[in-house]
Amino acid sequence: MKISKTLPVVLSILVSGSAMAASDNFNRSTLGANWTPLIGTSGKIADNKYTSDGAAYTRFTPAAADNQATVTVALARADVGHYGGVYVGKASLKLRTASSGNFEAVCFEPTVLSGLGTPGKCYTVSNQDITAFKKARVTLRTSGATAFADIDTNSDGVPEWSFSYDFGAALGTGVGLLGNTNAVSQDNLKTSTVN
Ligand SMILES: [Ca+2]
Ligand SMILES: [Ca+2]
Repeated sequence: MKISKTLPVVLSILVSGSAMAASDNFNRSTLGANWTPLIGTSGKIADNKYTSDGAAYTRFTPAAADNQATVTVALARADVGHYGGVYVGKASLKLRTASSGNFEAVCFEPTVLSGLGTPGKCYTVSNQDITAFKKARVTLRTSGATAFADIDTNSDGVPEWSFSYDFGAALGTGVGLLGNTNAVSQDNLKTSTVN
């Protein structure tokens, strides 16, 4: 009987501990006060999704203490040589387009201004790490110096690919979106604090 009485208390503490969890569906016309340019000022909303007209990193200020972000990254049209993605702390996850017009690389890279010296790592179609895709639900999480990424390309909640990369220095928290083309959009962002 004691357990059944104390468990709800424990659960409520755990829930309050993740109070920084936040989300955004971008179903409006402007980004608003929760979004702050980190690099570039072209981050915007179009067609009820996040996108940018040029190179832009835009911080989601309610998620300053969060270390996990999940977001849908999609191509609005065939595209070559651009990217879009998400960052958590000093780790960014970029989906890069290539010759097929689809996403052909999933890359861990240090976030702009991170000061990290690592070049990062890409998982590519040409190396047969992945297959080309147009849309994915991606999750990026940091834990210490390591970033973990899950890529779900068919919206069934099960990642087709999971990758991790050790950046060699603490990555920290804080979430934002990034990209350099309006051919790529991000939507339905969810952030949280996880162990
Ligand atoms: Ca939306
Ligand atoms: Ca899947």
